[in-house]
Amino acid sequence: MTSRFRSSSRFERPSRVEHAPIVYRIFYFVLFLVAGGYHGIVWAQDRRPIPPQVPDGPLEFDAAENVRFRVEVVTRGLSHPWALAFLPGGDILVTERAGRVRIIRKGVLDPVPVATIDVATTFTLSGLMDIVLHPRFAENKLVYLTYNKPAPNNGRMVTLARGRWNGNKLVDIQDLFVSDARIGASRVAFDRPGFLYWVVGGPPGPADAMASQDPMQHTGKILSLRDDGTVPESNPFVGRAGYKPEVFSLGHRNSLGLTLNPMTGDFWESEQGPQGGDEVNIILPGRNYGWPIVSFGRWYEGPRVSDNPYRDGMELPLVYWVPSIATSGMTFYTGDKFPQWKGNLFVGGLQQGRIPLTGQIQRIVFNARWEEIGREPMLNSLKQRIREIREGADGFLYVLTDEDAAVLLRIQPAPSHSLNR
Ligand SMILES: [Ca+2]
Repeated sequence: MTSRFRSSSRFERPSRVEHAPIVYRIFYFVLFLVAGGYHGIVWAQDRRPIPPQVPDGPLEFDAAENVRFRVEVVTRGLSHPWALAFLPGGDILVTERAGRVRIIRKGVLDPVPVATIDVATTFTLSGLMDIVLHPRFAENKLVYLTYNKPAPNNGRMVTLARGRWNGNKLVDIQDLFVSDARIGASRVAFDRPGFLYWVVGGPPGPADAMASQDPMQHTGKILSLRDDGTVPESNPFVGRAGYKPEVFSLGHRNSLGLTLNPMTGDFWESEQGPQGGDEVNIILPGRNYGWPIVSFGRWYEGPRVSDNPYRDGMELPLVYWVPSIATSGMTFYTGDKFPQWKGNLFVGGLQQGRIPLTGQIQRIVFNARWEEIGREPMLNSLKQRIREIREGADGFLYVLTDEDAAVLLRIQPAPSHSLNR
């Protein structure tokens, strides 16, 4: 299978440079001091530095293309939020990793969760993750969640669940599909015809990574289901021996972003490599996205994941990062508040190059053939891990940080914003 992008892609393999590890260690230590130095680093119990508090603001920033934008804190008081969903009318549902679904009504966070789910949270890639409304939510009030379900022997089974919004609480929450993946990040989204796409992440280390290539395991796959959790006949591997019928694409690591490209109808996925090789991929049926056989990344200890980042029959990423920015949620911008940003992809990042306090958003610009022609980092100076970014119906961008004391931010044009400045 050949990628429709391969013919226009020419990647040069970087030459392998012999290096002295001690020099790199000193370099990263100095970088680390510089990154944390201004505010001083306060360490949380899990040895993750506590970032400076996001100021009340509003803060204003000058960006490229004559954009001046304002960042406001919508609410504080969240703990490791993972995803958000806008209810009709503008209230916002937010998941927190520890298993709580929260609601922000008219800009005010309700102290009482609207649902609590029993989740396994023994690892940072565990807990309650995504939340998505059914495409016909107005009629059926259905809400989809992904989480790690506790299982024997420290199992954290990646699970798809569904509940019903009764106007006040999320009720009747039931598992729709419990995967066989014992660990991993998970997103869910719907396409235009109403089929559901469900990302099941894989083990982050080399030991079990080949599970992502095994079509009989859910680990490291994107699955496609009907809205009731059953398998559609149109799936690419239905009826093929040796393949689970729910598999839509394979060869993924951990996908923390999944969004429909509203201009093409394709699914775009952001995927974390290890300390290099984060990717954005366009997800097509039956394709193999290569992990861990091909990657531009390096393992955390330094060696390359693969000597050759191409192989026939495996997709090259559309966008990739070396070093990693620890890609998280992402969205296309379609609103009218920032005309210069229309059609751009916004990707969240938790940290860059394994250095604490380097979280950010990246705005990625494409040409008419969906080839990258620009990339702009944003919000670096806040020093927050960015977990999620979504566009509201109001045309503003909403951003969740991933911290013990996390915030929901809103990005809107600064009052002095003008196209003709
Ligand atoms: Ca890949």
